[in-house]
Amino acid sequence: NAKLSPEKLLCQLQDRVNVTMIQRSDGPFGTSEWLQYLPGKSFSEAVGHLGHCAVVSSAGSLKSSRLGQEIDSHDAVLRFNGAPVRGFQDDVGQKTTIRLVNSQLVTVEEQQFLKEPLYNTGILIVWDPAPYHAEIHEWYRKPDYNFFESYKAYRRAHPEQPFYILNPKMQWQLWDILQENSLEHIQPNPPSSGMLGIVLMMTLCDQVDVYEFLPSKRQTDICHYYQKFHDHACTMGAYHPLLFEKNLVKHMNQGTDEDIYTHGKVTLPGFRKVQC
Ligand code: NCC
Repeated sequence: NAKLSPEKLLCQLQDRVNVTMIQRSDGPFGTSEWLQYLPGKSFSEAVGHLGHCAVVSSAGSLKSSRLGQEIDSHDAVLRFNGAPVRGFQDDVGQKTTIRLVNSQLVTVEEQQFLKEPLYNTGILIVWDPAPYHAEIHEWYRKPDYNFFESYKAYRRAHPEQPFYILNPKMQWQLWDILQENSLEHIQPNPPSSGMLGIVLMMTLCDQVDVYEFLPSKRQTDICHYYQKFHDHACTMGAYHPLLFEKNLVKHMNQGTDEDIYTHGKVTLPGFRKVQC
């Protein structure tokens, strides 16, 4: 089901999904303590203007894809959570410009997060599932995972690395658009890191190539390209409304179905390039 044309959908996303990072002016983050921890540079200063960008999902279907060179040819590359590059360069490339991690990883896997060199490259962004359209204060009191102390510990250890907290408002602005464009009721859980990252890159880049979010001919029930673990829900979704996310992305694809089949590749315009 696609209620809106791809063009209108892009305009809705551009208009209504406000991608910002937590700043001093955001209520509870205005304290002198938080002033020491939030990055001094604004997020837009830290990333600058990006041309061609790649978003690399963590799907098992990246294994043996040999997409590494193509991915690295982009000006910027976004990766997720603990997805490694070392040992997997041929399939996923080696460039990491931004890494988007969830608050569960930062909290539950804190020891690894603090010591694993994988996280020391590029700009880090953490996001946390907030209550539906909650105010920043309400979310701050009741985050899904209380990652704030781990965030501070990481910042103390790596003060030079840009590390931002995604403003949680965008996840529900995006969820509302997913729901409006689906015939079924969607589970009231925020979009996956993958979907959040795609929209993030559409705000930063002129063009976004997304790899193995829509599965190629290599589709598999192996969850991640870097693990042996099998779970069909990784690709189809359980907690996150992944299937609805994938339908929406398919609807906006400006590339060919052939590119999806062979490369798992979808091409989306950056919001700057969209005429509304
Ligand atoms: O698995 P995860 O996601 O880190 O994957 C990142 C994004 O890639 C897309 N993906 C992944 C696997 C697959 N077979 N198909 C895909 O399309 C998805 O868009 C996904 O978002 C997350 O979204 O943050 C998630 O994180 C993991 C886990 O917390 C982290 O890897 C850290 O260990 C979640 N898994 C569990 O909680 C067990 C996962 O549900 C969502």
